[in-house]
Formats: sequence, C-alpha cells, structure tokens
Amino acid sequence: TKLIFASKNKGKIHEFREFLSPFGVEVISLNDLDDVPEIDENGLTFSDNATIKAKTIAAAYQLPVVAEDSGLSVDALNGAPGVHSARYAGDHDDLANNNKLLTELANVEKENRTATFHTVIVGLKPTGEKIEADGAVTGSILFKGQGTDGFGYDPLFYYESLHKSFAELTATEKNSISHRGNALRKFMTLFKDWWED
Ligand code: ITT
Ligand code: NA
Repeated sequence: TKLIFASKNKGKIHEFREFLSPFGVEVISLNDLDDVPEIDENGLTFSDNATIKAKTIAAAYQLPVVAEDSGLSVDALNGAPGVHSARYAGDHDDLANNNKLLTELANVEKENRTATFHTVIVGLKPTGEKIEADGAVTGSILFKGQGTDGFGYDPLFYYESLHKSFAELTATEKNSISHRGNALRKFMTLFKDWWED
C-alpha cells in the first residue's frame, strides 16, 4: 500500500513513516513527486488548510491523498502563532521562528508559558470521499532550546510528564504522546474503510 502524503516537511514525513510502517503503509511525499502544484494555504483553521492541501494534490494526481496542517498555539500570545506557525518569522525558517517565539515570551514567567500543538489530518479521494482527525498536546515553552531531534518548535516545547523537550524524544517516543501521534491514532480508526472503499 502506497500513500501520497501531501507534505514537503521532512520532520512530518519522518513521523508519518515511523507511525505507518507497522501497518505496511509506504508513504510517498511531495518531495518524491514531480510537477507538484503550488498550494494556496490561506485557510483560517488547521482543518481548512489540511483540506486545501489535500484537494490541490488529489486533483493534480487523481489519487487518494493524506494531508496535515499543524501549529503551535501559545496561551500568553492569545493562541499565536497558530495557523501562521510555519511563517511566524517571515520565511519558513525553524531557527528564526524559534528565536521570534523566545523574543515574544521574553517577559513571560515560567508558569504562564503554556502552549498546545495542534494538528488536523485529512484523507481525501479524487471522488470527494473525506476522513478527518485532529490531535493536540499541551506543554510549555522553555527559555532556551533543548535537544537536537525532531523539527520546528520541538527544542522549545517542554513535555512535563517526561521531563524532556520534544527534541529530546525519538520519533517513536514523540509519536506516542504528540499531537500528530494522537491524530494519527484516530485517523487509523477511519482509514481502512476509507482506503478500501
Ligand atoms: P507542509 O505544509 O508541506 O506539510 P509545513 O511545514 O509548511 O509543511 P504547516 O503549514 O502545517 O507545515 O506548518 C506547521 C508549522 O508548525 C511548522 O512551522 C512546524 O515547524 C510547526 N510544527 C508542526 N508540528 C510540529 C511538531 O511536531 N514539532 C515542532 N513543530 C511543529
Ligand atoms: Na499551515
């Protein structure tokens, strides 16, 4: 079984592959395809954006597609960067995004640095048949990055019960508790019927 995952994000793709390999599902990403169309990600919600990605790619290749949109919502910043997480500091540059987040939170004390990662995963067939699952995980934003694994905001996201940042977890450990892992577990309860139908 091969699945088109409509993402260019190497970190997401790695976690999808890690999660889906025991199910015998091989993940093809946009980095493996030619002539990938531009995706106009202008939705107001994670769900809208995941659907926009899935629709664009399903229409272009006439194949079933899975897409996801995710981001970090920081309570002290009224939910920012949220759907703007990828381009928080302008370009999609993880280091610049992390630095901007640290600057914005410079005067916020430890107990007020709570944040939640969100994701929505959409499966869409060219016929329009759609499944959708969401996931979230709450932690807090460190004052300085910790760890070298993962991607994006992981070095700054501290997960209390493991006493580690997300960048200090392996992909398997992260999937066991993360927003993406939580969404993927829900998604897989819908997947088989959708895929085989
Ligand atoms: P695709 O649209 O190609 O999938 P993208 O990186 O542009 O890739 P999004 O628009 O969904 O994806 O942006 C997600 C942002 O949230 C991006 O800045 C990520 O670094 C961040 N993010 C999402 N999940 C994360 C995670 O598990 N750990 C750290 N950062 C994460
Ligand atoms: Na996005």
